[in-house]
Amino acid sequence: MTKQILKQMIAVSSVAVIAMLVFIGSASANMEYDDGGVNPTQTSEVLALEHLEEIMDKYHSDFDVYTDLSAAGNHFVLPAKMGVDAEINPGCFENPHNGATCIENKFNGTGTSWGGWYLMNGALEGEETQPKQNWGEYLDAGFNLTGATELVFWARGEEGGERVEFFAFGVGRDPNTANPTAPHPDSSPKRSLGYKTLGKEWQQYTIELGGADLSYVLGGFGWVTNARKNNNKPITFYLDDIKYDKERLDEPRFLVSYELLPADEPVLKNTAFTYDNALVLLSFLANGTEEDLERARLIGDALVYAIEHDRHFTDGRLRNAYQGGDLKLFPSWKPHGKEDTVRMPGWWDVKNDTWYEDRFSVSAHTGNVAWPIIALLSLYEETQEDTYLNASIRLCEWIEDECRDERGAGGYTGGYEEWEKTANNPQGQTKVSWKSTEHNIDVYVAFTRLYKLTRDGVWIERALHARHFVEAMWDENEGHFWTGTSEDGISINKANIPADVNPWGLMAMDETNKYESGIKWVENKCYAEADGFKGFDFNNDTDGVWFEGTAHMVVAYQILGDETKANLYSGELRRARKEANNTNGKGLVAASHDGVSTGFDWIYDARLHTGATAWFVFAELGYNPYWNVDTSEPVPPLLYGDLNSDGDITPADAAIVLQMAVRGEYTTTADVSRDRQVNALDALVILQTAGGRIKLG
Ligand SMILES: [Ca+2]
Ligand SMILES: [Ca+2]
Ligand SMILES: [Ca+2]
Ligand SMILES: [Ca+2]
Repeated sequence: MTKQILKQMIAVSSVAVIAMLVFIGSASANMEYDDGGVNPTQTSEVLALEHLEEIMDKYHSDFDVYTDLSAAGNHFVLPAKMGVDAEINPGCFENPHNGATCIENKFNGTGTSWGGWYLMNGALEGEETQPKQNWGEYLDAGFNLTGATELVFWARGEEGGERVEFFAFGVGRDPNTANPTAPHPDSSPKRSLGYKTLGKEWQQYTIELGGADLSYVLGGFGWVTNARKNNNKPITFYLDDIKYDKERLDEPRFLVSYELLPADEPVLKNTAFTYDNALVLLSFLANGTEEDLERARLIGDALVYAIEHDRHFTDGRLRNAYQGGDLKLFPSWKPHGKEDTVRMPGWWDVKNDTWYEDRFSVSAHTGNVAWPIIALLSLYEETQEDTYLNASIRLCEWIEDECRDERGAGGYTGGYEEWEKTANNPQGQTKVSWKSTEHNIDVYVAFTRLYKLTRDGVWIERALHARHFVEAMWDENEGHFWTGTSEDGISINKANIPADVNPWGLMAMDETNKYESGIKWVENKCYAEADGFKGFDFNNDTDGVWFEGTAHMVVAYQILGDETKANLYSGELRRARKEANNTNGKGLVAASHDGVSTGFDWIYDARLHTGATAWFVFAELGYNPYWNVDTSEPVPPLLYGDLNSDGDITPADAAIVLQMAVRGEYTTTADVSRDRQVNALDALVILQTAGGRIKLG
């Protein structure tokens, strides 16, 4: 079915749901959502995609110097002191112009004292984890800001009347003559606004850049003042939203996963989870306009770049997360001697003057390598560009080489954890020995799709190796998947039963009839009503609605053809899009309230989440992200006709099909003639295939 026809169908079913809500007199259906940015006549998936576009463009519509502490768009992040008696705090929470923080600045000199700060790019070498000052000594250390016409910033004084000079550039040049004093100075001499007298309220200032050579910028912004100008009085003033008007919307990039609230710990401030970005790529593909395809490519290109430009690894592994904003690390920041490496997420701790990185983010989990494969193969299907296929092969080979496991039911282990090897961390990343059902579901689909696209038979055996593990994690009596094994690779981890492995298994595996009971299990054990919403929790303590998981269930219901339930929960998600805690009326928040438990060592909060929003788009469009097909289509098998899953078509398969025909059973795998019946004709086709006369897809 083409995408266009599908959209028409969805449009019809949306109308039906809205009518139903009005009929039952739901207060919410009649409520006005008061948000200037939301057009209430737009359909949900259009608004959800608009939200993803805004997140995607947030740090590329301008070239930011500073918006918030640790914001993904910040540049010139190293404050360098000039003179004396000047202090700076880039993480001040007091009345920022925008967002969570602003920069607090103090000068308390007297007599002939002067001081100030440059916000500079700096340089980073070897095993350093933080930049050092560069006053023009380092080669290739400047940003090219050619094309920018102005530098805009906001400032306010604590009392009003504070006098401060604001400027940019001039690092490595004599302030009076503008002549170079260092081998690699700023391309432009200092460009100053002169002394300004600040008011108590936020005010916008602009430094015009016309005529300046912006090809090599070291000092992106600065201020200086002296005691005389301030009558020997100590001053405090604030800065926020410092930006160059340089648009960079054609650059490959990742989207930050969560929109934090001002009071949140900034740990995830700039974190772009790899899984979420694979989903966003797929949501653009699912919608499928020309602009969507361009956006999908930019995320795909970012993934391809990350494979080849890790700051440490050269084996093609992807990390669990990268940073939003710029894809590449700044000029002359060379961790382990490598240039232009992909940026890792983290946060700046003002009190300790230290950059921290999260253990999960720097790790490389198998599922977070497999989802990008699924996304890149879908992108390859739409563009036929070899880059995306080759990148997928590299990632598949990494999983096969690094994670293949022969213990127990086989399958693939969970990947690698922790930070890379440095002098302070001699152990480096270590291989984990547990196995995850979800990871193996993802790997099964990734390998199967690679086989179908390359016809390279080695991937059949590898796909089956993952599938056998997944099948072993199915509990026939209780009718659900277990989460995986403990570290011995054999004993099933029964300490926690997550919901999502069940809809994922249904979307990925072609035995839809068998895995339907996993959906029933989630209905019985994970159904939750909370904060005015009906939906599903991540696990079975039902302490809140997890909207991403509720969207998984909608996609599963669509595959099962259960329109009533699909529509019921789609309606809840649409309402959540409009009314849930901390929504913006467009995207979907992760959970109905803060702290919804998972049974693992993380929780979900009511924060706008790109991953949840992408799943919402899948649900709205009727899209199975595992296979890049509509949910109305059957889940494809690895090999049509391979009934005993041994990776080969033989007379034994034909015999199974004949038995099924007698019993009136149906599976997609058996229906090789694809006429929605299993009968002797299918057995005959399989026999002919086994005899080498025809080839099955
Ligand atoms: Ca701010
Ligand atoms: Ca829970
Ligand atoms: Ca077979
Ligand atoms: Ca048939």
